[in-house]
Amino acid sequence: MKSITFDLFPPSHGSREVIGPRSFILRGFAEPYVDKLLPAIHALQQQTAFRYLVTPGGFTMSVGLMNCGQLGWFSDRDGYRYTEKDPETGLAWPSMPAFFAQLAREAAAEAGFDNFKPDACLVNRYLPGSRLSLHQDKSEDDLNSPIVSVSLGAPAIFLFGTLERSGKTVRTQLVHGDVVVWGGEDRLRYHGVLPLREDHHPLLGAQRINLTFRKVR
Ligand code: MD6
Ligand code: FE
Repeated sequence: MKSITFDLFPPSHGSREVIGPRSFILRGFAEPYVDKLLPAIHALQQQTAFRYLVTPGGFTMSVGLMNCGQLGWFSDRDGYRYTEKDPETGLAWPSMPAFFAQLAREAAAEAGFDNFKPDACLVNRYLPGSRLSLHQDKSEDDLNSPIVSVSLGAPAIFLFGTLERSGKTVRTQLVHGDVVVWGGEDRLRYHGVLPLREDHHPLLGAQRINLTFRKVR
């Protein structure tokens, strides 16, 4: 177990909320990494840019997306998939900073998933109004590894459902520094994000940045 200094933070900080048999919200878990995360995200933005991809159904996503790591997630009219090269430039995706993988590994371990080695990191930017409709993360070959999702900036309402689209969903607010981990029997649970409200975060303004780590292969 990690030792947590409670007196410096609000009471919820450092708590582990159980949202499924193998699904957890680790409140504030990413806080110690924020000083390094924000400049690294900024640097990534110089190398690539937040892109607005088109779904197979022909809708442009309201969430802007960047990739880093061995594999990158991509969507167009032909479907969702992971690629080794950026289809728009033909170049390899920017590499994943070692401390990104370290954060993901530590969060996964805290949730009971040892030895998580992500090969893909999606960096998503939400602006006011951006949303992510209920979906499953199922383009990965490796469904034994968990998903690790890090929230930064403006708060958002996260929906976490069941293995069926029509199942009951729980709603929880995710704030700067929170990490959600789900895997095992929960790996294919539906999840989504409600339209982002206008808000102001001292470091990121109106934006919410979400990093999702996966092991694809
Ligand atoms: C979140 N994000 O933003 C959860 N999934 O809290 C996701 O579930 C997600 O941002 C697939 C692709 C991009 C995402
Ligand atoms: Fe997802």
